[in-house]
Amino acid sequence: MLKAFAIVVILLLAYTSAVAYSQSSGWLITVQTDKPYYYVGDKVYISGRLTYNGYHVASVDVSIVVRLSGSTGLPYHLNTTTTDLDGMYYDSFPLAGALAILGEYIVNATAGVADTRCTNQTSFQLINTIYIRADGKVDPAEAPISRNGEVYSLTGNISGHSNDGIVVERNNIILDGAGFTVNGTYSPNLNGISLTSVDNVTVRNISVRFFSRGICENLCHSCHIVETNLSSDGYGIYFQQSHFNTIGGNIITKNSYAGIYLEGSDNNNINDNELKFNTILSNGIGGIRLVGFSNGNIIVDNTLVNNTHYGIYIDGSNQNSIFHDNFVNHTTQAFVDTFSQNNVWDDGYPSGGNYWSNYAGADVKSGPNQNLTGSDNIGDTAYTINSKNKDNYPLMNAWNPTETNITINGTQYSIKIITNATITQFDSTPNNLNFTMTGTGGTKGYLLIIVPKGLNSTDLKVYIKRNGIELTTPPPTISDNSTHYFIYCELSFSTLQITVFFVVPVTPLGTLAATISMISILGVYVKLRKRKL
Ligand SMILES: [Ca+2]
Repeated sequence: MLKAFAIVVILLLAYTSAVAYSQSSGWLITVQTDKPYYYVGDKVYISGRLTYNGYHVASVDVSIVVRLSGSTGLPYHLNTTTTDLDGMYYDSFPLAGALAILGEYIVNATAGVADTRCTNQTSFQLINTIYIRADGKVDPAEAPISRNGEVYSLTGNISGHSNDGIVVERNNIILDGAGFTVNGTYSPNLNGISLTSVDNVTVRNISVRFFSRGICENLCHSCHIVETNLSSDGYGIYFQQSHFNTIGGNIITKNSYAGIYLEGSDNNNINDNELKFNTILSNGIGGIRLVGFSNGNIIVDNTLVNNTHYGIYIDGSNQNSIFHDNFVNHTTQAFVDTFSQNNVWDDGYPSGGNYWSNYAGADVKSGPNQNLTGSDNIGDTAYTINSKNKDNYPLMNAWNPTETNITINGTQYSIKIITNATITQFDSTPNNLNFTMTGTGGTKGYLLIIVPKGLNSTDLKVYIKRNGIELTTPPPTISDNSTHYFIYCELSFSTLQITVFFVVPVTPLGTLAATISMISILGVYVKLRKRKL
């Protein structure tokens, strides 16, 4: 077959020997690259096809010349390849080394010899940092980012950088990674995503790896870093002099230095940032580090596990609130230097403080002073960090709330449920909250429901039922602070079917009796009514 094609080619060459291989003469060569843009370190794949009057032409040499646009010197890449039985030819080469200059490259593909030839060309961009410019343009335009209004979405992974990955210079935008990854090369002092002097930028759903700093903010306000995956960077998140930002729902693992690093400097504090629902695992040195006037930050609902030295490290920073976090398996769970003042480690009673995996205290007492009979899932003695830093209400069990939102009259209220049981059959409406919970028979179960005060009336009441029969013991306790109600009870899981109801008495339960037949089940029904004005 090959021989037959070669004969055809020879015949064709003979036939056209008197004329140049031009597209108008019936000869056509196509050329393309696999992408319109590349990063330093990427490999370029070239392909194309040689045809004569629509027929594929085999076994013809094709010369590939790749040259930086405008350059008259030596080509960046030079090669000769041969068409296959389908008339296709292929070539590839890496974009690396000192000659890999950023810019546009022209690819010329030429078949034939001397003055009898046909040729065609294409181009690609060698890019590095991608900018979202202040005027809204993506620079370079070939970068894998699509724009829809003020939402910029990645359309592919970004890799092979020797500079910052993405630099955001525009306010009020959303950078959505769409699940794609920004990959660095461990070069020093580079940022995966860099935000400088911008406000109200959301970065979400993006992975960043192998940079000095995964996401870096400097002089930014009201930005949101949410649901990112930051792994194998020097720092996962690195903020300097940036205020009123949210860092929420991120997974931050195996970074060399710290998962989240906040730093003010000189007289420029870093204030009022909110860190919540982040999972911070196995980072070197520490999970969270606050340095140099990082003041007034709220750090709640985070889980920090197995960070090499410190769970959280506070250095020269004041008035931070750290509660409802889990600190698990750190050489030093929390460190606060002597210059730091007024950092708070709990939310009072009964809201509680943090879960510390090395807390050794007992829980047989309850109450704000932990001197009343009965346990309450709060350690009876404080967890001491140092003489000026104590968690007065350490949690006996890991903080793992199930959160649901209820909207009434346009206002959204968040209800948190904390339990060692498994919650199933969860349902909520503007008027009620219904779920079941399952625990292991014979073990002690606890249930804490935190309800914002604005949601319900003052006649919030709780009913507990087992097998449809109301329980009177143990009665749940309902306490409050200025913002929330706290409904707490402890129950022994058993092989009995148990249903727990919470109702507002003016709203009948109706036919909502549970028909649960599983072993060791607690069913919970919450009925809430907004206060009449
Ligand atoms: Ca207690």
